[in-house]
Amino acid sequence: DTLPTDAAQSDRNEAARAILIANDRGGYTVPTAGLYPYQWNWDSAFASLGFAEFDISRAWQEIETLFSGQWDSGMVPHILFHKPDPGYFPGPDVWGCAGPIPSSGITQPPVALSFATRLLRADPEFGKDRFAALFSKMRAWGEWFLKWRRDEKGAIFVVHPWESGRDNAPDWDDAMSGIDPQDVGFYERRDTQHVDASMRPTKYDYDRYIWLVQRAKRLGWDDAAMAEDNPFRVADPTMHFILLRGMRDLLAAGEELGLDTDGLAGQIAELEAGAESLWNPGMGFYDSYNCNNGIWSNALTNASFLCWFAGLSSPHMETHLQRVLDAAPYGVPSLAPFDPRFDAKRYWRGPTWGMMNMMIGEGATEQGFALGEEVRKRTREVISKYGFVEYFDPMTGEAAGGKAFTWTAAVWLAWAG
Ligand code: 2M8
Repeated sequence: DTLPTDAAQSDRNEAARAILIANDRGGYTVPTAGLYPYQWNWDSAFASLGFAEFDISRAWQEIETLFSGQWDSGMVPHILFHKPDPGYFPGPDVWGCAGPIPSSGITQPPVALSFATRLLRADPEFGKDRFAALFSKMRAWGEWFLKWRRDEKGAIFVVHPWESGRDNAPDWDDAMSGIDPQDVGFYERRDTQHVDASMRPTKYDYDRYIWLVQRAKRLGWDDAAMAEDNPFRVADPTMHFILLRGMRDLLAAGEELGLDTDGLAGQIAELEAGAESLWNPGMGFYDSYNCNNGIWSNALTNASFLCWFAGLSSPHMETHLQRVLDAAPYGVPSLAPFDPRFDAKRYWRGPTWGMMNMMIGEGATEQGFALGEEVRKRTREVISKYGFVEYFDPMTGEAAGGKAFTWTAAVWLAWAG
């Protein structure tokens, strides 16, 4: 009875479209006005799926604009600073990068590879030239990951918590504790001026986020220099599984269109083999680990469940998903509620995120697990009740973080609603 009636459903669809349109800054979409005033990498990929439901041309433009910020190395930045905005910290000056447009110097999960393929499938005639034009750029990004973000065991790692997109997840705690940020200097946070500080990362986290940016800036954002004695290298299921899925989608679509897929199948096989090193045998689930000392996070997170999105069958993970859904009524929490580090409202240490639920739910359904549909229903319910907000308390469903949020609206249109 909490599910929408037909009239309520069409109102919600309309409201979701209105959010995408309101967050459109002309060729790219901001995640939400105020808190995040720039183009974010994976947020844009989700935005494109939302636009694809009513404006396929605008959907492609979102991804094309994202790739206009690609560096010569192949890296696609996690933020593109198209127009300066003092409402966000750290801005372009703090990053000090020199790409084709002002940007951050780290990347984000390459879900755009998969979603470009989805846009192609939505309208092959309209999409085929656009996809072909992006294809070598998408491959270059994939190859950049394999060259600069792959550890000795074949797992994809991140060099900053922001790179993973799960900013304050427990996955980074061990590596973060090895950083002494005392020389970080004075800086003023902006995020806590937009939303309640209890829902955001702590000062302890921010000092280390900024310290890592300052280190890389000192090294001129040079991949080789940054790789030397890097204090923060954490093998990350978010990055690994999303990249693996992206490469599979590139191969399938590239073959259909007769594009140059040379080497892709081998890269996919390497990523499949590398995925095994993310299996934590002690805990019996996919996990992250600190590449510098091998210490596991022992954290059952929403990223652990992206294995299915990556095309791995992983039936063991189904039991874990049932356990977390039994403990949290409103969708897949970013950390299992029975973990002592769980914090229901603090960002990536507990809350449920619609966009993660979508990748988990769709992946589970593709692998034939009934729980995939359960995840979709719960996501639909929580959005219906509490709106298109950034994330939700997984125990009560309460709205948290920013309002009128692009990816939540997009996920409603493309999957949950
Ligand atoms: C959050 O991250 C940014 C830094 O990139 C921030 O807190 O300032 C994360 O939720 C990230 O995954 C997301 O892409 C971004 C914009 O929605 O916000």
